[in-house]
Amino acid sequence: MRTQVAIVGAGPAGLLLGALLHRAGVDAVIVEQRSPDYVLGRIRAGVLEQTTVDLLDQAGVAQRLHAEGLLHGGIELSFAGSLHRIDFKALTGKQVTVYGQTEVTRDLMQARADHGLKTVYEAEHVSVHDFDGAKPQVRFQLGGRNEVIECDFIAGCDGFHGVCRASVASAIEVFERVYPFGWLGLLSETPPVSHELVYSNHPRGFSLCSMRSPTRSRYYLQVPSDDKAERWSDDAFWDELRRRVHPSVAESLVTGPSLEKSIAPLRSFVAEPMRFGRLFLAGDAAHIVPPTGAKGLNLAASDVGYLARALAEHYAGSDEGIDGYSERCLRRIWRAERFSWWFTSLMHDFPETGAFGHKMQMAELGYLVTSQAASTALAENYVGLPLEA
Ligand code: RFL
Ligand code: PHB
Repeated sequence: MRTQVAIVGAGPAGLLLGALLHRAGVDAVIVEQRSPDYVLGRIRAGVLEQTTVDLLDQAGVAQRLHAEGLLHGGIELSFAGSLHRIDFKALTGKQVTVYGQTEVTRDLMQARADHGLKTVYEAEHVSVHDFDGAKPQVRFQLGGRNEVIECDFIAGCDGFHGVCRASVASAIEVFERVYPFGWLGLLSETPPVSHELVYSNHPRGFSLCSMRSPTRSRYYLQVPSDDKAERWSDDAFWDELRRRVHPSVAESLVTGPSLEKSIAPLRSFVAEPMRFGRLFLAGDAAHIVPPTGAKGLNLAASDVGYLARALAEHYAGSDEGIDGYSERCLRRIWRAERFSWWFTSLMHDFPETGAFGHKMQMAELGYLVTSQAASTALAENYVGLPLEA
């Protein structure tokens, strides 16, 4: 097999890169280790920045998003027994779109199928080779047979546990912080409790009320890192959520059986650089943010936005974009890392910082909701910083 760009991983980063390259007339093949159903079964992100929506528009895959996505002009912050709205639209003129990562993935898969573009699913023993030279290769096994893709470039869009970053482990510097807690998430076919997301700082721990549609809700609870989803019955989850939200939210909460329950660990992680000869890392393969800032999927999208443009420019005769790829991505990534770390630190219970730490959080939250400057700083980061030209 021969192609211009071999993409490893069919998550949102790999699929969106494939769609943008197709639009730019660049040939790509995607190699994914899981099945399509497995990829679609992972319940993850829900909030899209306008820059991400713009990239999906550019890729020609945003029709359903525009019809079904929910525009949100703000969020609610709950702490010390009160609720405060941060009005993104008034403060920044911008909004975010609530549309599940599963749906983004489904739309991108459908567009690939409609255009007859090649995705190899259930590839085993995927490995990347010779990206230091002019003729990189991706090798894998399919149904026991050895396969090789010869290409000009490899895009490592294979997530945090992928093979691409592992293949350059000795050439990267890693910056990391692991938090002493995770998020227990629950998805249910129930109407959302509020028309906007509610982020709560509570002495029992953080909680988040989110949604996927007018009939489907997503809720999260801060839990210890060593907790297990199986230990939580649905009733125990709903009881704990009610304790951690504002009484008016608890009163309107509609509960129901869970469709999914899982725990995600919280971590900040950046690997530098993101380019190694003809291999590029993008998305979770290169960086992780704690989900509090809703930035992970959005960063994956901005990475591949830059990468698609750089590769298209290469085929048009300029290597400037390729040469600047890593630095350009990392500037945006570190700002999102900072915001996600800050919002995580502000909203979660950190037992080791004690009563003083809690007082600091309350003072900062009080300042945040009364100062237009502080609210604007939250709003402009949440809706997403602009992409570089
Ligand atoms: P993915 O989605 O992990 O996809 C990587 C793909 O690569 C495949 N793969 C391989 N393929 C071939 N060979 C190998 N050796 C391979 N190894 C792995 C995998 O099977 C997979 O299909 O990474 P990608 O594409 O970079 O996308 C990143 C996003 O998924 C992630 O950042 C977000 O989900 C993070 N995130 C959120 N981001 C937001 O922007 N807004 C949110 O509201 C938000 N909420 C969240 C989140 C992540 C969460 N969890 C579960 C970590 C909420 C949660 C709870
Ligand atoms: C979600 O709906 O899954 C979600 C929303 C906002 C976040 C994280 C996750 O900050």
